[in-house]
Amino acid sequence: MDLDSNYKSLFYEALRIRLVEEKIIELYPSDLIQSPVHLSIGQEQVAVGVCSNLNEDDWVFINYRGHAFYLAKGGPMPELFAELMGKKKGLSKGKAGSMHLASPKHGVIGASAVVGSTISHAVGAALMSKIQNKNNIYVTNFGDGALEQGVLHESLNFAALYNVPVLFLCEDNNLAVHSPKYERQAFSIDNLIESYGIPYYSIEEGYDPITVKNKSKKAIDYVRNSRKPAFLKIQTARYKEHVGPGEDFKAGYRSQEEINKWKNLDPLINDKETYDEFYDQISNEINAAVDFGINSPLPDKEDLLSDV
Ligand SMILES: Cc1ncc(C[n+]2csc(CCOP(=O)(O)OP(=O)(O)O)c2C)c(N)n1
Ligand SMILES: [Mg+2]
Repeated sequence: MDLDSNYKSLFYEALRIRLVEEKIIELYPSDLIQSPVHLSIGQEQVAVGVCSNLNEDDWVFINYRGHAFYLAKGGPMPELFAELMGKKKGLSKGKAGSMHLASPKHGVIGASAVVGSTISHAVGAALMSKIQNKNNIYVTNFGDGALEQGVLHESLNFAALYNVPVLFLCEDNNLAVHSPKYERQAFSIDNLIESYGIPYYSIEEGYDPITVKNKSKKAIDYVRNSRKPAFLKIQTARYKEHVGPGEDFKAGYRSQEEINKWKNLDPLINDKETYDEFYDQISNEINAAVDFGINSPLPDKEDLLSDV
């Protein structure tokens, strides 16, 4: 693939995620969506760039802000909308909602609302892969807030000691709900990771599709070839409120200017030509997926106690 078509395919995937989440925003006031939503608008290139380097049999353990990784890893869109609507044809028959997305068939597993909780699961799964002499790799994605969770440190230590093929992927939007990093962290993350003997990679340009793809490839290749853990931190920006479809600049914990700096660099906003090229095709797919959700039945009473 040449550079241009590479850019376009990454753009397409990222725009698809953004338009899905913009559709969620549009639908939210109608009460069709039965689930709290943590939107990735502004952060799409992280999921797209990383997943563009993954194979079908690689696994991603996502968190509650998971729509982007779910879609980028190949999770089906109709079942996502049905799940958000609490419908029977949803991924988990409407019982999981936005915060607990999973599609094992597509290598997406383990979304949870508890910050950091799926990190150790990914390490355990990677250990299994190693014991079974498989060649696939495992990615655990989490926010900068999870860096303060004990489980991350236990998982880093275990992964380093046992040399398991896991990529620790930190989506650093600088915020945990309303708290910026400088109020929360006394440590320097690169030194900390290196103290475990784990290579540390970082990407500042989390808005740029080609940079994210190419630089994350280095970390992923390291894990794949060495069968050892690596840590990748990608700087990004959350445009919307922590949870919900709106904006919360009035809350006073960050400024609109700070986000505008990222928006000025965001190809999904600034590259109008490529946006227009793909808009209709993606919108048609989204409208069909929404109809699938709307037309899916609600679970029956008997479904209440199944699969639980
Ligand atoms: C163990 C735990 N502590 C606190 C919370 C409340 N909480 C939910 S999301 C969140 C912020 C996490 O921030 P970060 O990891 O940076 O992810 P982001 O939301 O920015 O993507 C917190 C504190 C929780 N869900 N789980
Ligand atoms: Mg964060």
